[in-house]
Amino acid sequence: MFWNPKIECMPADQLRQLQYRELKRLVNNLYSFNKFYRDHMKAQNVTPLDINRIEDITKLPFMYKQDLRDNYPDKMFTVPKNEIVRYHVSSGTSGKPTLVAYTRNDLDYWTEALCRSFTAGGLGPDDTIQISYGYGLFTGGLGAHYGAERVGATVLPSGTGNTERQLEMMKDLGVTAIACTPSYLIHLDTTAKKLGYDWKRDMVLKKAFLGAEPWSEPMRTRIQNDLGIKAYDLYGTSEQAGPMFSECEYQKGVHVWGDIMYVEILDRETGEPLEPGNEGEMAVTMLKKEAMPMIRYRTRDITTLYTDTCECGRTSPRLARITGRCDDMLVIRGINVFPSQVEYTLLQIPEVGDQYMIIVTRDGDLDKMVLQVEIRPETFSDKVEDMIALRAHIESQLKKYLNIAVQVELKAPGELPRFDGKASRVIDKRKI
Ligand code: DLL
Repeated sequence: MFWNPKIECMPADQLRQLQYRELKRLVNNLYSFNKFYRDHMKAQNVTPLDINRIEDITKLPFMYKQDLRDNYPDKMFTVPKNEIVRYHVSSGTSGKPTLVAYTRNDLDYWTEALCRSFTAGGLGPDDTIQISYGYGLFTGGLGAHYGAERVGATVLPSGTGNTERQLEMMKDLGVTAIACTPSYLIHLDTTAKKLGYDWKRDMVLKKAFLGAEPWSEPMRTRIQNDLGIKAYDLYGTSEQAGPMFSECEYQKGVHVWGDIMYVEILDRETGEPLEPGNEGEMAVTMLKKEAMPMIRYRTRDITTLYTDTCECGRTSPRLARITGRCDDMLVIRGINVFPSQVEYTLLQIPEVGDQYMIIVTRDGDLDKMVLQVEIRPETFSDKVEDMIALRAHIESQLKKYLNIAVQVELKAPGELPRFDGKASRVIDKRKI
């Protein structure tokens, strides 16, 4: 098995020392050799001499996605072009794409991180894993691919799309694990049922590494029950490298390998660091990156950091599920609503299917939220009064948990769009 007990179970004070040494080396290098970082540090009145313990990281300036866009394509690179061996591109919702560059060592650390993560989730040489993340500019496919190969699993690089074929191969090749977005696994499940597959009779799938988009605990429960598998959360961003950190068999949050990434959780309003156990925006410092280092990069992802020892024995810090992004928050009539809260509430109603779409409009001066919800095939009925009662029940649950009035539109199974890659579940017409 590929794991690194020396790092993964390292006592917290030793890990802080190791992180300090890495940070000091990184800051010295950047201050000496890179104009972007030197200018930023000077503007904040900080030099490498001010960094004397890991906690001094708070003296350093933050970095934002906008920095990557402003310095597109190569002004953030800190190595000569001939040391760069790969690019990936993250397609943002607006503006220039974000280009991420990797040296050979960057690729090795990325693979090492995933190798430890997959091992924690029980992936090994006896497994056949279907990688159904997109291959290409997106980091999901190639990232998961090399991590899975390094643990010795047999990799089926199926990429996205061609769902019927994916199911056929899954059956014929005895696929035991899959890596894809949660929404794509749900789509595979729906298609499998339509084609007459039975997960228990026809498939030997045991585990899934799901990420690249938000998903909730009720969604995990459904996937695990419907498919009879274990579903692990897999997290990462292209600025960090790509998919990197996942859960162990206890599923108590994503283990972060502290020799590779230092995590801070910040108060969303003030940017001040919060103690472990508090929810806030995650900022990350990539301690090993060479081609494009990231210091205090504001991910915009909202989560909580836990530092207690996990039941698996690993001391590495863990991240709770991402509950939303700072920029995903919808303000509806002055009330803050995260799409993850909507999903959390919806998926606890057994009659509701797995697909929904949030549509926000403005009616005169008032914001209006319409929620299109697919109903499970077994509960979908022609009896109008049953459907009216169900709609009223969903609306009252949403009112209770979100504290806003939501207009629900029930949809037949299969009526809402499906996604091969990241699901897109919000249409905010106020912005169009
Ligand atoms: O989505 C990398 C990735 C690929 C992660 C495959 C996991 C699996 P980006 O395209 O740069 O990179 O998007 C990063 O996606 O800031 C989060 O908002 C969201 N995200 C990623 N993983 C999760 C997750 C990849 N497990 C952005 N839960 C991040 C919730 C996630 N959100």
